[in-house]
Amino acid sequence: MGRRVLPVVGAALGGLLIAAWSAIPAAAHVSVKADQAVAGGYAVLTFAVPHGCEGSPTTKIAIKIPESVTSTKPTVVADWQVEAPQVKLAQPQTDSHGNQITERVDQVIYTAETPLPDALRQTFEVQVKLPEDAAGTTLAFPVVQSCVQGETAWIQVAAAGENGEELEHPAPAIKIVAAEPDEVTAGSGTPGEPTQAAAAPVGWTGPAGLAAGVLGLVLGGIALARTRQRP
Ligand SMILES: [Cu+2]
Repeated sequence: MGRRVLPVVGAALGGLLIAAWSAIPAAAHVSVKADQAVAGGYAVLTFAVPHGCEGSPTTKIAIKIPESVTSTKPTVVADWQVEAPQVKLAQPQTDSHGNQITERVDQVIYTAETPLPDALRQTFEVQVKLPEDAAGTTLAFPVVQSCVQGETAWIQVAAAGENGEELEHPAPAIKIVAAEPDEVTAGSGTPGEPTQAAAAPVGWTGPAGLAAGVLGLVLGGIALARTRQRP
């Protein structure tokens, strides 16, 4: 029995691993995640740069801030310069502190004092106030990554109805959810005040978790079969 089991198990294992592998998102691109993403609320976005341009070290990243975001505050990063050029708003607006604002941050640009090697990862946090009318939409933050040699424009946005998985250089994006009725009403939230449970990080659940579980089962089965065979 033992000799017939192994090839079958091997094949099943191989199939499961492939299934599990394709379920893990392509996390190795310039990406963004939010601590929370509630329409009208504040969010801290963490942009991650996990590699250079075709292996060349990163010297600068320029994050384009969507027009609908009128409050942006970059976090300082050691050994990186930060600039936040502003543009005029079409209409003056009132911020959550009652102040009138006529400009908004158009880009956040981080420039390295020492280029970031391809083998290292860097993250950049930017606090934004999300648009009140953006619930159910996906907000893209295109990023141009400059390197010692070349640059990569992470600016591709999926067309309506497309899932975006096949995009070569997808723009980092976050899904915005509606505020729960009992949460701080849109527009009056203060920065850093939690408005909703953190967005669920992608981890070893779903198909990947399943694969791990079945893997354990199969290996257990083999071990079991072996103990039975011993005199
Ligand atoms: Cu990548």
